Amino acid sequence: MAIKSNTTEHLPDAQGVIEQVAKRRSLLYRSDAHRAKIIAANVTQIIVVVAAKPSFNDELMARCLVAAYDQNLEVLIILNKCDLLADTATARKQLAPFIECGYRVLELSAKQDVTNLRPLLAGHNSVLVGQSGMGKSTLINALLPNAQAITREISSALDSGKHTTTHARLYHLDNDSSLIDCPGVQAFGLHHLSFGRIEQGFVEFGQYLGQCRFRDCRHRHEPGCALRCAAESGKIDARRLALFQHITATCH
Ligand SMILES: Nc1nc2c(ncn2[C@@H]2O[C@H](COP(=O)(O)OP(=O)(O)OP(=O)(O)O)[C@@H](O)[C@H]2O)c(=O)[nH]1
Ligand SMILES: [Mg+2]
Ligand SMILES: [Zn+2]
Repeated sequence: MAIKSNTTEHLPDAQGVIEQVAKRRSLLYRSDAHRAKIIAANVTQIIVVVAAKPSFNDELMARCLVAAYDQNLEVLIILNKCDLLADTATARKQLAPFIECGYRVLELSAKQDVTNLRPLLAGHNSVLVGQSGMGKSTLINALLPNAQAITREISSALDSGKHTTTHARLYHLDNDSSLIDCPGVQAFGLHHLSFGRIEQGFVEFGQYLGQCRFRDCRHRHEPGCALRCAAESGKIDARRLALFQHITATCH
């Protein structure tokens, strides 16, 4: 297809012309040992959507956050379905280590009120990422009543969503902000990132890096590991270190 630089051009229905190719500022992707899967290009903010039901996987969330760090994206975590009061209390505990190391968490109920979310979207190209059934498309519909994104009830038996959204879709919120709804993710491979890059993506580890006894410390069983020592004395969260160990064991 030809790429044109002039502005408007009238074409028969259902045809389009690429008028301009924007410079790529970020590329959010996940990868396994065999291939990379692009999630979104040119986004400025990643919004990780979690909820109490279905239950969410904190390792998947940690992986998304590392990928976001690598691409220098703003991060917002949404704890959706806060109308489910009892279950939300449990989800909040699971999120505590992430709040402690500085991530912004917004609690809301997409079915009731998304007012507090709107200002956090202004000026951003945001992408909604999360497991199936967390309510990403419901959020889109709450923000844009004409969007008519398809949503589907979760499977309580499987404790999972039904993979309702099958393609990423971009919605314009206004002139300078947009939001991408994505299919639910089950895995978030980080094979494209080095051990060192993953270390940096655990933002609260920063002050301890380079302080282990061994320069090539993997922060597992090595004596004199500054990270393990920090976790044992409660300076960093033990769950976050466990997630790091698991992620680096399976990626590298
Ligand atoms: N109780 C409650 N249910 C919600 C809320 N938001 C979404 N849901 C329900 O959760 C189910 C899944 O919502 P979807 O928006 O389809 O989830 P999704 O994240 O887009 O799922 P995929 O497209 O499969 O990735 C639907 O039955 C929604 O009605 C909420 O705030 N409270
Ligand atoms: Mg959806
Ligand atoms: Zn170490």
